[in-house]
Amino acid sequence: MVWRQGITCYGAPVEHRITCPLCEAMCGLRVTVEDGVASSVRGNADDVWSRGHLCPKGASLQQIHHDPDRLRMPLVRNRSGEHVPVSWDDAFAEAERVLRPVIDTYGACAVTVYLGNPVAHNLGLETYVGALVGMGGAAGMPAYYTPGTVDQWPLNVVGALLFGGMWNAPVPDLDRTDHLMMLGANPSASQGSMLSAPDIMGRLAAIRARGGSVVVVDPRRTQTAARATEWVPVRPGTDALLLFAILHTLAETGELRRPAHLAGLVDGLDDVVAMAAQFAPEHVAAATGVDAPTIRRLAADLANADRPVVYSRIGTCTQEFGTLATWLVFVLNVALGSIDRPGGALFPEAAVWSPMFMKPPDQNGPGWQFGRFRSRVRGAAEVLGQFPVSCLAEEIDTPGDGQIRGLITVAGNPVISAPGAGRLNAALAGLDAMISVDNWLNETSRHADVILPGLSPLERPHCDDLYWMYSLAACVKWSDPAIPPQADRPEEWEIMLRLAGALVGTPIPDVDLRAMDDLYTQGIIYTACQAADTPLFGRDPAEVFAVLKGVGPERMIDLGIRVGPWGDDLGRRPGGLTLDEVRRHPDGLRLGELEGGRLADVLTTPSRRIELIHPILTDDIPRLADRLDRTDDDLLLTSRRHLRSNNSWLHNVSGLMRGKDRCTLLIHPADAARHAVADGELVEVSTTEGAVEVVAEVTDEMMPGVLSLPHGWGHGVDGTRMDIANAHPGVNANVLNPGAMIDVPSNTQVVNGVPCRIRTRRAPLPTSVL
Ligand SMILES: Nc1nc2c(c(=O)[nH]1)N[C@H]1C(S)=C(S)[C@@H](COP(=O)(O)OP(=O)(O)OC[C@H]3O[C@@H](n4cnc5c(=O)[nH]c(N)nc54)[C@H](O)[C@@H]3O)O[C@H]1N2
Ligand SMILES: Nc1nc2c(c(=O)[nH]1)N[C@H]1C(S)=C(S)[C@@H](COP(=O)(O)OP(=O)(O)OC[C@H]3O[C@@H](n4cnc5c(=O)[nH]c(N)nc54)[C@H](O)[C@@H]3O)O[C@H]1N2
Ligand code: SF4
Ligand SMILES: [Mo]
Repeated sequence: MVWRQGITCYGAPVEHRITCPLCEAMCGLRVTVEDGVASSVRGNADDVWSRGHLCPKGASLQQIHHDPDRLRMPLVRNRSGEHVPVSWDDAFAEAERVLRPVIDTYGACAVTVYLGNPVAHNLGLETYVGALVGMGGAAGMPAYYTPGTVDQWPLNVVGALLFGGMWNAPVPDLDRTDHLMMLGANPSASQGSMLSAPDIMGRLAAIRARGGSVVVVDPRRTQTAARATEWVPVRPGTDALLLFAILHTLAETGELRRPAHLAGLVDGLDDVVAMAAQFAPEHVAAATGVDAPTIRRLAADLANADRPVVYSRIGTCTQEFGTLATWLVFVLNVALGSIDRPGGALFPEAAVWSPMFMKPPDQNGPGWQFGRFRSRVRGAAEVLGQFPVSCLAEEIDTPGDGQIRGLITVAGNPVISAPGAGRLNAALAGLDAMISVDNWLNETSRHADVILPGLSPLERPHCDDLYWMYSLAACVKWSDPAIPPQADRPEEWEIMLRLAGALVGTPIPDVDLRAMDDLYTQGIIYTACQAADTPLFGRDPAEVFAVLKGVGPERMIDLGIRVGPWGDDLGRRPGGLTLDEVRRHPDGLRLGELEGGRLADVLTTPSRRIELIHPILTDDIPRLADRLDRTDDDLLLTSRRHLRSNNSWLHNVSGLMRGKDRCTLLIHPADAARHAVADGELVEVSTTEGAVEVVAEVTDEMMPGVLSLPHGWGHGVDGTRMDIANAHPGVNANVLNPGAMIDVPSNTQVVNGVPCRIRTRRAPLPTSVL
């Protein structure tokens, strides 16, 4: 590869400007490399996007790179069950040896793929997992799995139905709003999600500094809530009731706005308002835990603001009514006239077009089809091509036609991150073949026959595709690797192509990477040329392909930049951007600011209007109404994140692990007193799914009746190699979260608002239950 030759890094210290690939904030960093060692990481003050911001995770990139436990060679499992390093040739041969009999005997329908979160932050994977799932699918592989259904699937469903695209939704204009209502998000930890905004906490502080308000709706007084104008504790899983009651109040007080800029562009607002009739504040107060006067005031505060906007994230997705809650956030933004208006909810414009943005070819026709096929064991209907991620375990451990016997995991740790984790952990041990593309030997990859590691974040080039669709400005940035990888290391996109080749019948070692790459790239171009609402629609695929240079992800990104809004349109718009031009700007290019007035361009619904009403949404309202009558005295379990974690995989970085134990169960003093739990005491938490023992932390930052346990822990398991993480194991929250609890319309797993019990124990159990 060109970039491998272009780098000199031995000798004098060299400063590299890169974009941090660890979260959606996409900060620009300066990494100093001396004699092949990354010696410092700082924020890049010249970065056009992040202007010097960085957080402790980004600052630890050099520790991640130099982590002795990070895999630099493939591992295969030997006869005694131990993972031992082998050459790449031997690893590919072994992968072929274990996978081929499964495919030959049962077909590709006995193999599936799990794609984890870092895929979305890794150039080679984000651009080439499509080969694995696309070619695998063509060969008969059933649905693949992702943590999307423990994350933003409600947003994808709502985006698809209301705005026309599953990755199409407006973001709050943080820099101009005067009233932000935020539900189920904690950017003080996450740094923003489905909302890319560097230094997001600074931006929230700025709202208050200019006289505006930030209202945080969350069962926990997070650091975001503590620094807000107002914290509104809400009973987990009831945001949809609260939002309906706010809509009800706005209608009742005549505060629905019908601004001219939305005229003729919205369908169904009056219908939703009619549906809100049954959710008066007085009716939802008991269930939500928010009293009626407060609900009425929250509505009035929104109505009285000049530029109000409502934003929600994972706490309002991964809950019992995640789809309705997410839907109502956009309904309210419409009702407040905030959509597509400065200071409100605006549609970003991504500079790099991604194939992700087009409708999948099997969704051709107007609108979106759901439930096109069902899962074998549970009979779950697909939603946007996916089943709840907890289905994976039962598809593996339930015998019969179509049983999954081979699994490929790519940058995922579902043994920690998927609800029903205990069952999945057991199921993986029973697979005939498992291959993990992963950089550590951890709770999931320990089950693999072969582990194929990717490069570290400092060794690979980087360019984001998805997150610019959710960003406060249009930028484009390209990072070359700061440290050259060893010459024999394949890149992850090449690994993807080999595994894709295996599924379509070519032995893994024999895959012709160049031919596969061309085939895959041509396939994407062909599909985009056929599909409406892509910048390639109507063009000649052969001509498009012929214009492109290079190979792999760089060719793909070059295509995306050139056909993007600022691109050279593959030569038709001289002076427009190409990857070569972007590369000349290591601090990035800032191309456009968030603006309103884009609705007519961004809506791809059949009517080209915002379609607020769909049966998949409204059919769920009776289930919500039933929630009003439920009187549960149970404690409800919720999830949380920490600034110095990244889901399950940064616990092996010593710099991020300093300080007190973070995997604790937060409990309100009144609940602690009721259950005779002392601060620091070990308690057993149990649900219908499982039980763990964890240290209680008594704190009034929780609302009464709600417990909070972080996800991403449960290390210390035999057969893993992560010394630091294993010394701080914590417990696996997903041993507690029931696989069967889902938000019905979107297939999203419920990990917030799970009924649970607690009791103290005299004799402590081991801290890890795996
Ligand atoms: N209870 C509960 N469960 C949750 C959540 C919750 O809030 N509560 N959140 C959910 C959410 S939002 C998400 S996104 C998921 C995350 O779910 P997963 O994606 O399954 O889990 P991660 O912890 O992100 O695992 C990342 C894996 O990628 C590996 N890795 C890191 N970098 C690379 C790389 O560059 N290349 C490769 N090949 N591998 C790499 C790591 O070693 C690790 O094994 O968890 C979900 N689960
Ligand atoms: N440092 C760090 N950054 C991360 C990650 C990480 O693990 N660590 N993970 C990344 C990933 S994969 C994602 S998806 C994003 C997620 O980013 P965010 O959506 O900001 O996620 P959290 O920080 O988990 O905040 C969710 C909040 O929802 C609250 N909550 C729980 N139940 C309910 C409910 O029923 N209603 C309401 N209103 N609130 C509720 C919780 O108390 C919590 O404060 O973060 C990303 N960024
Ligand atoms: S906020 Fe931290 S983890 Fe996220 S991109 Fe910036 S430095 Fe990286
Ligand atoms: Mo996530």
